[in-house]
Amino acid sequence: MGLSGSAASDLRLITIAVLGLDQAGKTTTVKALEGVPTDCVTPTLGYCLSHITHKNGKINLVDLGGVSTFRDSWKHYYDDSHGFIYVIDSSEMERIEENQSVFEKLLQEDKVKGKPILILANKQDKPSALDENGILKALNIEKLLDQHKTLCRVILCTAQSLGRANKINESITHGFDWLVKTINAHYEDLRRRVDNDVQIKKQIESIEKSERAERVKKIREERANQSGGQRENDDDIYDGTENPYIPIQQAIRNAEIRNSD
Ligand SMILES: Nc1nc2c(ncn2[C@@H]2O[C@H](COP(=O)(O)OP(=O)(O)OP(=O)(O)O)[C@@H](O)[C@H]2O)c(=O)[nH]1
Ligand SMILES: [Mg+2]
Repeated sequence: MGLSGSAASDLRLITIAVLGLDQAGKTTTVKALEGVPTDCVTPTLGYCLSHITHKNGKINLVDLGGVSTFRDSWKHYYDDSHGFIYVIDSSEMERIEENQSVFEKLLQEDKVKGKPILILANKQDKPSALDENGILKALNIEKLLDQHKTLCRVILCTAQSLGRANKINESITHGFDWLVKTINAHYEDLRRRVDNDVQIKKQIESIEKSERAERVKKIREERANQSGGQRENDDDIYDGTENPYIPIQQAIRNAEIRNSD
C-alpha cells in the first residue's frame, strides 16, 4: 500500500549538514535548535550528530568541525545531505575572504549544487557585525547563487542565548523553518539524489575496502615468504585508509611507507 498525505511526510527523514569556518557558531546553533543550553561549547573535532524532531519530521543535524585541516573531509557528508546550514561569524572582518573562498568552493561541489542552503549570519550581538547587505556583498552571494542555481536565504542571528536561558533566537527558528519547508517542497527530487549518491558512495567504499584487504593480504604473504613462513608483527602495514585521527606514530609510519613506494 502506498503512503500518502501527512503519513508520508511524517516518515520523512531529513539530513542537514552544518558547515562554516571554525568558531563561526555552528555547534552553538545546533544546541539552540536542540533546545539545550548554548553557553558551554567546545571546538568540534571531526563531526557530531544530533537528532531533532521538527513539526513531526525527524531531522539529522551533522555538525562538522570547521577547522581548516578538517574541511577537506566535509565532502564525505554531502551525499547524505538534503540541505545545508552555512554559519558565518558576521563580526569577523579578517576572515571574510577565507569565508568567501570556502563558500564559493562549497557551491561548486556536485553534491551541493541545487540543494537548499540557509546562511546564518551569526554573532549579530557584536557591534561590528555586518548586516544582510554587507554579508551579501562580502561573500558575493548573489552572483554565486545565480551561477550555481542554488536556493538560499540569509538570516541574521545570535546563536548564543546571552543570559536568556535556553531561549532560541527567533531568527534561527524562522530560518530553519524556511530550510525545512524548502527541502520538503523539493523532497522527492532531493531524496532521489541522496539515495543515488549514497548508493554510489557505498559501492565505491566497498570496492576500496576489498582493494585494501587485497593489498594487506599480498604484503602479509610476501613477508611470510621472506621470513620462511614465520608469523611477523603486521601492525605497520598501511592499508590505504585516510583516517586523520590515527596515533601520530602510526601516521608517521604510514607516510614513510607511502614515500618509499
Ligand atoms: N558573541 C557571540 N558569541 C557566539 C555566538 N555564537 C557562538 N558564539 C561563541 O563563538 C565561539 C565558537 O562557537 P562554536 O559554536 O563552538 O563554533 P563552531 O562553528 O562550532 O566552531 P568549530 O567547532 O571549531 O568549527 C564560542 O565561544 C561561542 O560561545 C553569538 O551569537 N554571539
Ligand atoms: Mg563546533
